[in-house]
Amino acid sequence: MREKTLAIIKPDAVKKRVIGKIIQRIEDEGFEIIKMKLLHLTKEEAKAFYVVHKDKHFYDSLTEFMSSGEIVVMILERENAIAHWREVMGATDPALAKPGTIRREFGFSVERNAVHGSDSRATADWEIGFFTEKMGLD
Ligand code: DAT
Ligand code: MG
Repeated sequence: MREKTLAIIKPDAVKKRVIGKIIQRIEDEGFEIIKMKLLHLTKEEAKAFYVVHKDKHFYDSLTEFMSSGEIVVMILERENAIAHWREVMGATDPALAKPGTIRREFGFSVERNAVHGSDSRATADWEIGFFTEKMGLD
């Protein structure tokens, strides 16, 4: 069944100038890019987006990083989009991600890991709503 997921190219990958390579991979994997926007989150916006991690030791550092530069936010659509995008991204820690995944290829560390993807249908709905309603991803 076709479904939507939220993808982000994070500040480390934008600074490395690999937006184009990542978008090419997204298209090669059969995703349709439904919406796309270049944004620079404030720290408060990054904290709101990652509120699910508010009690984690890495919350402050993660939200500082995510608000440190431009990001590319996309809504992607495909058959089985949520699980497939997680597969193409690879494991959270680039060092543990499988060869051929985006995080293995472009990630630098567990925090600076190049891309984000929703992890479930409920998360995808919430994350798409966050960027659509609060960030003008229309
Ligand atoms: P994912 O992005 O694979 O869904 P997550 O939801 O567990 O991973 O964490 C969200 C982000 O937080 C992750 O992309 C990078 C950062 N992060 C996760 N675990 C971390 C850790 N142990 N140290 C530093 N940053 C971490
Ligand atoms: Mg996650």
